[in-house]
Amino acid sequence: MDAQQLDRLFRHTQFLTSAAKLSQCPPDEGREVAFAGRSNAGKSSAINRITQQSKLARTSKTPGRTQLLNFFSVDDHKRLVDLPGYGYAEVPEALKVEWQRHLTEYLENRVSLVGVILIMDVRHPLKPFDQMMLDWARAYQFPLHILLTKADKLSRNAGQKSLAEVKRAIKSYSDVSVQLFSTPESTGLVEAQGVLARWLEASGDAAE
Ligand SMILES: Nc1nc2c(ncn2[C@@H]2O[C@H](COP(=O)(O)OP(=O)(O)O)[C@@H](O)[C@H]2O)c(=O)[nH]1
Ligand SMILES: [Mg+2]
Repeated sequence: MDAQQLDRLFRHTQFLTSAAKLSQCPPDEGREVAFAGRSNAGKSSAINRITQQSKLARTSKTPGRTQLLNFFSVDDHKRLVDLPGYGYAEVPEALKVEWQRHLTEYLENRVSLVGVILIMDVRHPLKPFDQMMLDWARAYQFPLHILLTKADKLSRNAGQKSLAEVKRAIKSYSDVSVQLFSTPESTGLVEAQGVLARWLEASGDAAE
């Protein structure tokens, strides 16, 4: 798919619903891709850029607000999911544990989940949460694609260095890939949309 076709695929994405737990999620059919990452990493911004809709997923300068799974429909059979941010210091420990339980329940059981986009700040990659997601990807067997976002905040050299570091770290994982991304500069936009399109497009396999 070229850039125009990719834009067309995501352009009509709409907010669908929010869920606090698995039982409130929309019917588990079709295909969906979830966006995960630490609070303030840039999940909502990435969803907005990928769908070319500046206000679809709320972005916030106050980290940790999103405590729900937010579902967006790309079309009747394809969804994007903005997962609750993780790692906000002011969230009480009991809530964090509760949140982690809901997230693993979702990742482990959701049949329509075809892949996870993991958002990391290019300046601070591979924090404990990110490592946990890598381990879950291996345990629950879902493909993972990493966006090293805020690439505009680093020089080209520093960005490449961070990319190389993450590539080294994921070498032993199958089905894990990584790229640079920037919301304001649209760095890596077509590459990211391409991964999503590949995951979301029906290909006549067992998930259909
Ligand atoms: N410079 C820059 N800022 C970004 C980028 N992506 C997100 N941000 C900023 O980072 C903050 C958190 O973004 P948000 O999407 O709300 O993060 P979330 O908590 O992961 O959903 C906001 O102030 C965004 O404007 C990026 O690629 N470049
Ligand atoms: Mg958000």
